[in-house]
Amino acid sequence: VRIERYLRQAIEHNELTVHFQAKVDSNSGQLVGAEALARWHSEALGHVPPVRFIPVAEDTGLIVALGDQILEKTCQQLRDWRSSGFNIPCVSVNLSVKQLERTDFPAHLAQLLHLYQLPATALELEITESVIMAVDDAIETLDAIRALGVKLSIDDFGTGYSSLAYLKQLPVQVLKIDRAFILGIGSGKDNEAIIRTIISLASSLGLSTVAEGVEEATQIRFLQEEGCSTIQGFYYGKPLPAAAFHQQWRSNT
Ligand code: G
Ligand code: G
Ligand code: MN
Ligand code: NA
Repeated sequence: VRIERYLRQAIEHNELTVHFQAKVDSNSGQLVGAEALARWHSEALGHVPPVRFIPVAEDTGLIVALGDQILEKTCQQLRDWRSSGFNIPCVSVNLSVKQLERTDFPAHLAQLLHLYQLPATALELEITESVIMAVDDAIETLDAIRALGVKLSIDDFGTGYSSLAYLKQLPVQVLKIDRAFILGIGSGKDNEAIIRTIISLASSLGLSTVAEGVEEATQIRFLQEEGCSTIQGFYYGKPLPAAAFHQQWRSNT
């Protein structure tokens, strides 16, 4: 209840910020994109991690306003970066059930792209399988988003259960392999088998793969050999404020 009240105020006063975590090509080490992640420093509560405030936002409906703010701040930042010559190819934003339930969401997205003069290819939306399953007409809305040219990825892939037939119908381009499987590289043959299966599934459906939570060089070698195209994780960098992210990556696109 306390968090809810402060979170509502923080959203009203536009106090949330966005951090960016690099996504890197597994072969070249070049920056290929970033994930935008919501951050909240509350004067009263101090730093509140997303694992605490995102569920509260989901339960109270505040996630719609919060998600809109994060999406708009990301677009603003992308415009500023592009006009300063920092052309990061694509930044992804996480999408919640309540955002995807809005049938006017694709129109809202189109407005933002127009307002900030961004090509649709500069944005990607991350959706979990559970979000897709929870929304009636999810496929129609996803098709409309895709029709704009905005990319779609499935986050935490492997932890939910999409049947192959269902996955094939979804207009997604990217599978993000859940961190739990990456953690098991080198220790559990099962995790390695699951990663191989996801990469091969992605490849046969014409999708690319992003490995999440990569922290070690041995994990990168395994992922490279298995054909995972993109790496995200502390190995290349933690989520950073925009200025620090730009400082670290500006000479690497
Ligand atoms: O940054 P961190 O690893 O602490 O994020 C924890 C969780 O919060 C992740 O699952 C991430 O997807 C979620 N999250 C972070 N920012 C946002 C956001 O802007 N919108 C939504 N819906 N989820 C977010
Ligand atoms: O669910 P989602 O994939 O959106 O969650 C992203 C979360 O994972 C962020 O909170 C981010 O801080 C965290 N994260 C990103 N890379 C790593 C990593 O290499 N190790 C760990 N432990 N967490 C990570
Ligand atoms: Mn994510
Ligand atoms: Na994830």
